[in-house]
Amino acid sequence: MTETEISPEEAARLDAEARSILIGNDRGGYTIPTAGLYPFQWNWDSAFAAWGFSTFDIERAWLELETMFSGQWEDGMVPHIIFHASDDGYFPGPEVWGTGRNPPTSGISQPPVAATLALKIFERNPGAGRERLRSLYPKLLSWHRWWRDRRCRDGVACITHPWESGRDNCPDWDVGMERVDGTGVGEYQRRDLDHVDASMRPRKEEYDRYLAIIQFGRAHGWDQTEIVANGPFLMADPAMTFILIRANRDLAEIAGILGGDGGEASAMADALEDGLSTIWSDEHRSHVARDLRTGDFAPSVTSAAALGPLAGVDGPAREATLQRIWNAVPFGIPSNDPGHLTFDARRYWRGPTWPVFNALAAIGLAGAGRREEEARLKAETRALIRGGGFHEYFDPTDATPCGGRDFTWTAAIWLAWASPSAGGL
Ligand code: 9WN
Repeated sequence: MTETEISPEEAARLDAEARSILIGNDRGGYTIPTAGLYPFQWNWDSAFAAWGFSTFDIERAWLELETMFSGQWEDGMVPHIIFHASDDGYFPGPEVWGTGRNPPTSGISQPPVAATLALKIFERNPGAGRERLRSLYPKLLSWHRWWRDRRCRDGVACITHPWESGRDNCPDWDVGMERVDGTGVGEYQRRDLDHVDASMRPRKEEYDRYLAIIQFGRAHGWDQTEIVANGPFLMADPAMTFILIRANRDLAEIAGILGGDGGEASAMADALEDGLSTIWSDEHRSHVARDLRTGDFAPSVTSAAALGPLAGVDGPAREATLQRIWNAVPFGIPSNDPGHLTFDARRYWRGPTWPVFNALAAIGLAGAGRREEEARLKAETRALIRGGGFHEYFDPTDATPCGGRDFTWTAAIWLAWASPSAGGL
């Protein structure tokens, strides 16, 4: 893919559009991912939104993170959704989760990118950020401890629901989902299909199982120990593990910036690195998701493997596998191996490329000094947004924009990374 030169006028127009998407999706202290499809505050979306805001409104950036942590549970978990205001345009809403929180929240978490992005936001304006970072630090630490104590098994980070991964229907979870019985969940009405074509969304069989897992959590009062021990689904997630390693390294750095000791965060990162052999598959020549109830590996290598550099974890074999997958399409890192039978170019996390995920991978590439690859990924992501707008995700084979439009995290990563005005990572 070769990129045509972007003119200063076009870049300025896209920057303005991206800013107006963030402002338009602002609901007062938090940003919704997109109007209609996702009308609440989502965890990792908000961390990216904050990164985007930091390019033009540093106060608003910190506020986004603070509002996200206002939903933190006493045990340290930061839930994947905070239902600040009622809206029946999304299913499953707070009455289905039944967590009994105020404000209502879901009962699972999402990838802990907040420490990494808080550090980036701080670096943009240390003067404005030091005290905000200081008050956020204990909350971040408590969340990372929650991951260590409630979600790390066999040395690596696990998920108890595909939604916890943020990569909902990717083939990583197929082996675990096969064992979830979704037949008894009763009648329900999906709302996502009111907003987006069914061919781009998870299927009904998957939704039945998503609900069955929620019903288990609710029936057990969201007791996370019980959910991990006996819940219907427990899979090791390579992307989560890489993200958490990086988040702990960044948290240690934050501790140092604040004049404290980052030893505990560093130890959490080291322990996860030591555990990586749990998810290494010789057959796939990569780190791969694994069902911890059965030991089965996922069928294909997905974009999770692209986050190895984010964690600073060397792996020539994994990197070669990833190059093969990336080279198989012209536009961005595909969320699934295009050569695998599970690949589906427009169905959510089963093939499409996600600008936000490319940005996360790019942070890793830049940190590893792999500047040419980072530049390539930026050029491909930029081409998608220039051609198709600020969509949720794209078909990596022909750049067709997919999913929700005017999407917060796509606008955010444009401003913070993909735009010519963004500066370097
Ligand atoms: C469930 C909001 C979220 C993202 C996830 C993405 C999708 C929700 C859904 O939307 O998940 O959490 O209903 O499909 O997969 O990564 O955080 O943008």
